[in-house]
Amino acid sequence: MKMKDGFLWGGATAANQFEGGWNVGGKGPSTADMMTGGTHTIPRRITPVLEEGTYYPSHEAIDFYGHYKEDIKLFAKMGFKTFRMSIAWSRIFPNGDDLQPNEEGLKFYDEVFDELLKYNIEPLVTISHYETPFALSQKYNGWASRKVIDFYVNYCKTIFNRYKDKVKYWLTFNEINCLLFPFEAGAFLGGGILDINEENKDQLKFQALHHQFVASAKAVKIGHEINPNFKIGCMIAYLCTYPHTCNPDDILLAQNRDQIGNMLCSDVQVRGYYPSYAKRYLEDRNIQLKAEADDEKILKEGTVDFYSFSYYMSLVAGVNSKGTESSGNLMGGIKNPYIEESDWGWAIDPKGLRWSLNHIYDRYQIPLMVVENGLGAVDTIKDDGTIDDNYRIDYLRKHIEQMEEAVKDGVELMGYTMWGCIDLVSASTGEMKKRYGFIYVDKDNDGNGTLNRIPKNSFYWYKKVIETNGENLD
Ligand code: BGP
Repeated sequence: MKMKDGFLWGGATAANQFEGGWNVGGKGPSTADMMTGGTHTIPRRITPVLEEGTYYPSHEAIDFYGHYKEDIKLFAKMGFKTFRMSIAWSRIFPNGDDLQPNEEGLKFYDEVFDELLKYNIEPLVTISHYETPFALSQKYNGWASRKVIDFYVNYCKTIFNRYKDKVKYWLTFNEINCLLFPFEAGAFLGGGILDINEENKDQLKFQALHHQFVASAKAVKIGHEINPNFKIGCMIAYLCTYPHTCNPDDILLAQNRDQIGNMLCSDVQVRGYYPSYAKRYLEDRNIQLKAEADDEKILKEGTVDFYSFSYYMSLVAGVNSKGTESSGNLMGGIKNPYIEESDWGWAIDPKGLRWSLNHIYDRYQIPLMVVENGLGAVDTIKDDGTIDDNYRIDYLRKHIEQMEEAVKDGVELMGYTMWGCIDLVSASTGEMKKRYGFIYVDKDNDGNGTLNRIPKNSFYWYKKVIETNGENLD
């Protein structure tokens, strides 16, 4: 089957994982710049002061900063219709609360957008992707403070005004629900929260999330005032969650995980108010949100134009697990015996994507976009210099097939941007070894390598997929 005309095929990245240039051109340090590397089993560390002799993967990353013309040319060769990237907030406001933006930073993104538009590639911009100016963490404890809303809104106004004729598609926060995830670095990655402990963590995370909801809604409203043609979306890490058995307790647990983990954030961002189940969840945990009088009105007036999400895996929820534990480096939990896992223990479940698309569309009836999906794997260069990543092609083909099934089911889908279209630093582990790209980048986990770019087999495969608008997946 073919997708409808104008379907946005492309790839996705994030500044802190691929841009590099962390302290040049007037850029200030971001939270991501304070995170060390890790592995599948060793978590990344947050070091509030940079340690001498420690390797920080975001500092150079794959140096898109110095290679953007070359990289965009390769994306154009594949026929990208869109390219998802993020703006590094601390490149525009080095401390987050500066009064004036950094012109050199603004100019850099002007050049990147111009380069994309030269090839008719539509930029899709994430405003905040897992990084906050580090000074905001130090001074205000990041999003735990309400003050950060104003700094974010000021940042949005600046970039909306500057790029209003170059960028149409925006996402306010990457995987906004990640703040609620149980893994350790979640509050820092998602909310720049530095000072947090076991006792106050739920309160702080929900408070920070509330501030992000308000900030997102304000941004949507202001964005539409600046350019009524803007399309501004939410972005959710969608973790399709199955009950372990037909035990009604498992069913209820899976439903609750879906509500709190997946749907709560988009319910607020799409519908404009907190869902009823959230009130009970907060009350049961004695979490008291501090809100201001017109927050309700702000949320109502700033609902998003479309729903975007990342899809990598499905999970299993069960009250009495007798199942094997999954070795997933992020979410873990009960292993699903019906599906395989990636080398990092992420359950590979293409049909879960079809299920998720239907489930989400049933609920909101607004256009959806898959803005991340892909396989983190170890790639090797063969003696003849080529890279045979047929396992990646297989993964993507199966997911695209299911996405097409969902479109046949009636889901309104705007586009698909494969995650990490060029190899980049892994968010969860800080590794280069966990590669996603159509384009190989010569760099290893310790930061060694020439940074040379080499198209993999999947590069040519994806080119054909785009050329035929999703018809030829062979
Ligand atoms: C998502 C993030 C991305 C990205 C991706 C893959 O959660 O939005 O930033 O990195 O996951 O995860 P990882 O890099 O940990 O393999």
